[in-house]
Amino acid sequence: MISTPICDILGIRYPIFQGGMAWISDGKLAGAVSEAGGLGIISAMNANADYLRGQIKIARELTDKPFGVNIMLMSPFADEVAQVVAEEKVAVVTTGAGNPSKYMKAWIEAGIKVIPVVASVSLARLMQRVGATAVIAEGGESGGHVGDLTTMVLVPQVASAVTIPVIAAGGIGDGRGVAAAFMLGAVGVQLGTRFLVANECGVHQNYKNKVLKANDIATMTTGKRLGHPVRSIKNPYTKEYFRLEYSSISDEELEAYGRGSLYRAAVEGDEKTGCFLAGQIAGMVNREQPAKEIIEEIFREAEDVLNGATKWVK
Ligand code: TUI
Repeated sequence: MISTPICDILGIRYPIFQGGMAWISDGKLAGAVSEAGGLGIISAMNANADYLRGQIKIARELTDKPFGVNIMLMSPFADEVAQVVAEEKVAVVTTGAGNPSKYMKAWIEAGIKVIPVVASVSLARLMQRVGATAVIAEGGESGGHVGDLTTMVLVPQVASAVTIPVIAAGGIGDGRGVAAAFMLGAVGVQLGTRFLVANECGVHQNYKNKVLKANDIATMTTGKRLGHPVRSIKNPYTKEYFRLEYSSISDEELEAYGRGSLYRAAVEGDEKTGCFLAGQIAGMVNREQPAKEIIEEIFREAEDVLNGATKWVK
């Protein structure tokens, strides 16, 4: 059975995190993943304190096991949700899309294990210095907000630069990816897109269908001009956004065009004006499954690979 230091540190059975996906990862999905032995993570996204308290309550009704909350640092409510996780004494906080240093002291004093997402070695080093329990090194194969480096080059460089555990994310969709992450120096993985089609995931069915139908080249990144590149499934919205990005419209107009597009995809399932964030592994996802089955299948595959199922080594 695969068990790594992060399993002991967090008290989880499998070293697998379910990524905190905005408008997607709610208390129901996080509760199911944690109950199945992984680390479920609620996304605090752009919502306020009341929303987050409600989702934490839902997760606690589904499981006694630890779960996490992801704080998207660009959210206008980041300060207030940062306080909620401390008050609620959530087991784990992950952060994304920024530098969480200003919250670290309060979270650590509340006994929270803080595991920031990093897209560079320098931020990983800083996070270790300010008391992070571990870091998630996320490559640009992931869905949503992406950094420049790929998982293949980011994970080993972060693993060499810090002594705290490293979780690999971006481009991992099955047991082969998990085994590869271990080879690169990670002690765990975070998967988003694969959990998006979990039965317990309440995202709009059109969103799930888009991921199920996607092939290897179905995603693209947009948003570089405003400094926040985002990976999503190509559709009329992303193609128009890409065109506008290289046109003469102002930054304000471009931002206005993007506003609400993830809500329209995840909640309304709007295929024309929605932005369907997904990682490059969308091409590997072809059926809906319960979260428990996803986790168990991935770790069976990873064990097979690690036990020498790779046909090249004699
Ligand atoms: O955060 C994510 N993925 C996300 S956030 C999101 S919501 C959003 N909507 C519109 C625009 C932007 C975001 C959708 N998907 N993943 C974690 C992640 N964090 N990936 C990359 C980073 C990252 C990048 C740069 C973390 C820190 C960083 O630099 C911090 C600094 O200031 O040094």
